[in-house]
Amino acid sequence: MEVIDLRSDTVTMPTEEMRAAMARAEVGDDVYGEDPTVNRLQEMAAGLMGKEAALFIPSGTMGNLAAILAHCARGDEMILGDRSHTFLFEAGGAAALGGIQPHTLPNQADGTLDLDDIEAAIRPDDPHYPISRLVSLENTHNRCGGVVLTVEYTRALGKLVHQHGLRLHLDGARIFNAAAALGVQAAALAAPADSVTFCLSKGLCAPVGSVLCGTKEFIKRANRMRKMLGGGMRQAGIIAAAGIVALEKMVNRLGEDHRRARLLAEGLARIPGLVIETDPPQTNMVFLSLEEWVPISAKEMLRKLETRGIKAGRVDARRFRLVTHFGIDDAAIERAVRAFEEALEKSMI
Ligand code: TLP
Repeated sequence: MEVIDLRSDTVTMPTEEMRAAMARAEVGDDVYGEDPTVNRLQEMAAGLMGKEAALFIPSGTMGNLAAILAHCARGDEMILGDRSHTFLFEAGGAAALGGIQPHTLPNQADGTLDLDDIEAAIRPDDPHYPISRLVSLENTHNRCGGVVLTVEYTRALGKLVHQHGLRLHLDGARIFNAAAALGVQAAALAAPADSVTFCLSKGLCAPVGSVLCGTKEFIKRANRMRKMLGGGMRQAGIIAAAGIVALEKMVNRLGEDHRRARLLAEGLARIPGLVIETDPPQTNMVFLSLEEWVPISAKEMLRKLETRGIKAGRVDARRFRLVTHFGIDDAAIERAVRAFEEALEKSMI
């Protein structure tokens, strides 16, 4: 039985074209700045984000951390959402390794941070307080349902942040999904931010890698942070080559994943006992929960789905996340809906 893996778009496999590009990639020592393929990927990435420079980084987590370390000093404060990936799922790196204090604000249901909340959170110049240095935003916002933050909102936030002398970092792990959903250029979403990270190894199918973009001067500092974190890679052109194919070939197809997420949500919404949370889904994520009267837990449900060849993500005791990607076609969506239906029917008997 073919397994349908809806746990994340990180499970995507490199395409044949990527493998071929990797095999013939021209390489050099990237710590010396001499890998032509990495340099080409970095130039492409900077161009797409509308920034001066870029740095190839092993993961989104390291990209965000290198950015935070390049923006902040020990004891500084970073304002971010309480449902942001950086706060929830990056192992507390900024606090543990950078001595940077996270100041969380409630993420609104639409993934934004309330501008009044931000203004109130920025500390006055007083020795009692840490220095407010950075605001970090996420687009698309994963835990808020894969929702999209608009260019208008990002501009208003950038204006506020800069008026107060702070900097804005954008965790744009899925910025191309946001751009596709809004019908805008990714650079328009990145423009208000001083730095932006995006991932090649999620919906874009590259095996490894993220890119951090910003000014030349910022990227120089971030490069030192990447080295400090052990992320300086040598003949990294082998993996950067797949990243180039990802940018050339995979960005324009993300709308298909969004269409399938809507298809999946529509199918699941017809099943009694399931509630779709962000309906219709805005990008490639479907969050759903079990109604109170459903007699099984999310864990048991996952086991039942697994016996039917479906892998889904569990958010908590009653909730799931399903993510569409290049490995998921229309038939897979139908099979997933049927598996949920059967698993629920069986648990009612
Ligand atoms: N997200 C993963 C898990 O860690 C939850 C996923 O399956 O969605 N920013 C955002 C918004 C992310 O969603 C992720 C990964 C990252 C950063 C970190 O990227 P990696 O996994 O490359 O370190």
